[in-house]
Amino acid sequence: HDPKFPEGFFWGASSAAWQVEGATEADGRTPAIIDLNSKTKKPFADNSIAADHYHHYKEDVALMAECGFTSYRFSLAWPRIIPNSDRKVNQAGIDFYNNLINELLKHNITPIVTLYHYDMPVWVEEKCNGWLDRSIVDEFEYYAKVCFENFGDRVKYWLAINEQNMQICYGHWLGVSKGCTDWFRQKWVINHNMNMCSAKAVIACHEMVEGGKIGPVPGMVPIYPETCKPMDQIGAMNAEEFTEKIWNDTNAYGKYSNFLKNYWKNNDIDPGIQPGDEELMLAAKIDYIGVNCYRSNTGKDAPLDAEEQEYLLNKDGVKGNLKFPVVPGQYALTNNPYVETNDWDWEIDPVSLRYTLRYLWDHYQLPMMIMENGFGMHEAKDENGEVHDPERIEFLRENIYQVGLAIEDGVEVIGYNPWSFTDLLSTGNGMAKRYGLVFIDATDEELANAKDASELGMKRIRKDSFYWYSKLIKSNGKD
Ligand code: BGP
Repeated sequence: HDPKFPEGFFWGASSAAWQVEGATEADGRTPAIIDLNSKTKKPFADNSIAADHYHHYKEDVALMAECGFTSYRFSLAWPRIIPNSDRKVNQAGIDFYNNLINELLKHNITPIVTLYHYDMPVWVEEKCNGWLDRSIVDEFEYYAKVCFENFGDRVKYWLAINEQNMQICYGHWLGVSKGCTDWFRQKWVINHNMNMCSAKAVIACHEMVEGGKIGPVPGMVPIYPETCKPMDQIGAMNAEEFTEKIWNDTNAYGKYSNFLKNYWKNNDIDPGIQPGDEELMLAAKIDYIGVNCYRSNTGKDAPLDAEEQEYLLNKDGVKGNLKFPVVPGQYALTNNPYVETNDWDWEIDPVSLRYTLRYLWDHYQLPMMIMENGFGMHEAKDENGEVHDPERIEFLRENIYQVGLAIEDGVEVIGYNPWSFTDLLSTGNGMAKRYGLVFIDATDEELANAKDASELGMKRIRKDSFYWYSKLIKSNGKD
């Protein structure tokens, strides 16, 4: 059957500045930490051109309108807006986002804006020792206020920090661990600093943006127990606590759970909570939850004497190269024989999206909007210059169906923004792992070797999924 989506349900797509904009040196933008990663560290791809959305935003928004979008979720690049430690606001950066927002509104597309999606300015990293020094809170609050002041008259849906849980769990890979000598303990200081940044942003949003709504964007990977062995259930619960629940509880309740406080005590961890912080967290009431969900994981018991294994993501798209983590005394992740996987060993499990929505609703009763969901794959044009992506259509169809079922279950879901509109750089795989409804005609190699985007043309080609999604939107979710 065809589940019904509510009137006014948002249909759109999602992106992040450093992955889509390019133009990293244009109009006064200074380097972000992630740019440096992209130049020096494999497997990051060069992001100086990316999808060149900075120069193609009008064309991109016109394509969104053609597709029938009613929403678009994107992020602001902090180093475009405040490029230097003198905190002077860069008018050219403000102009770019004003133009983008106005272009979206002209086409009746509601902008949904993330304040922070991994592109900390290098000057902030140097000044605040990454996220480690408490002074980051002041810098972030200032930045957030500049954004609310400049865009809050037109942007009503805001998101604070993208996938804070993933940044704390696996962020040393993204460069979040800068300044840390003891990641195991200091990541909780970073986490608390991020929470203070979010709390300040939530409060400022409510003060400065009339009708403004703001929330977190957890990266949700629900954990199924591998078996019905009682200890596998505990293993799965532990995995869920340590990768997701700790953050969801903090965001929704405005305080740290007993589970987390106990963990800190048992492990001699001081997260750096200062007087007044807990009151501030409690006062920062989120309005909704942005949900990123691509897949599920499966958890099991890991006894204390199990051999520890770091989570090694598959960064080359050759099946079988991922290594699941083992955390002795807590949990291990493992294969799920009941689901297929993609080339990066990500579980293809649309039911996990319904599970996630049900789970979050049952725990927190907050409206939700899907901010990321999608299918990454190796793609190229065929001999006719077309791009056929039946796997993506299948993935989106099944996932949207599961969202519909969750709505029928009684969950309040207000929109669906899959990752991504045009192809853009995957976090660790550049253009080798594409997600778009629209193809960007450039490979990683071409992007790395070109002097600038004009050399490449950066042609946009509608994939089959674009036409399919467009039809679905126009019938409000009917396939
Ligand atoms: C999310 C991030 C995005 C995006 C996506 C896909 O965790 O918020 O920035 O990259 O994952 O991941 P990947 O690019 O590694 O396939």
